Amino acid sequence: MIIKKSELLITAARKEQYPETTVPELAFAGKSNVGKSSMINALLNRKSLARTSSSPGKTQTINFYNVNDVLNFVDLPGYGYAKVSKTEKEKWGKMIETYLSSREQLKEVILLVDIRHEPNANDIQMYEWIKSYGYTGFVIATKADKISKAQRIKQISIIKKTLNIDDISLITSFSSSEKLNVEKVWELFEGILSLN
Ligand SMILES: Nc1nc2c(ncn2[C@@H]2O[C@H](COP(=O)(O)OP(=O)(O)OP(=O)(O)O)[C@@H](O)[C@H]2O)c(=O)[nH]1
Ligand SMILES: [Mg+2]
Repeated sequence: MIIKKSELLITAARKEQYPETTVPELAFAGKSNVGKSSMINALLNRKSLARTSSSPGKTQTINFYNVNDVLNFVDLPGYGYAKVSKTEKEKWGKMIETYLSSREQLKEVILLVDIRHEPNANDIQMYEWIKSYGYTGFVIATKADKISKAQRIKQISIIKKTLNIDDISLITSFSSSEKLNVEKVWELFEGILSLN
């Protein structure tokens, strides 16, 4: 996709704040710090459209980014952030659940996991949740630049096994800093959008 325009539409905590557009949406879920906001920047070729941070818990709201007026990227707040209280965790759960269960133009929820680590209980739960809502279950394994090519193959196989994925084509490795597989991910997204 040739990016002609990308902008932050709104940061939303409640349903009433979601943008009133009908363009298809792709949402990105995953642990805090996994690289969701960074991936949005890399795909849109923007340095800091989506705010990122080296400490987890940066994105706390549901952030909608418009792409070429034909698609929205939706950056979801990350989970598994240790310093968060029980009340905040519940708030997070409600916020995500409301979005996932009510947003009609949501085409896919894509799970991001760190390629270096075996998915944990939260990742597995999120993945189950995504599939239970009827989404395909695409996974992007981030920060691939941090390990060797041989290690990537090994880690992808661990991720596949832990998340109980049959089809290897559902998993794509990615690096925001090295711009690895930017084209491949765009092809994946274009495929999703033309199918729906
Ligand atoms: N080396 C490397 N670092 C990355 C990559 N992607 C993200 N990071 C770094 O990881 C940290 C977290 O990135 P974010 O994009 O803010 O992560 P997030 O998933 O949006 O985190 P929350 O907003 O807390 O949910 C930042 O310091 C990024 O620079 C990558 O592909 N490679
Ligand atoms: Mg973020």
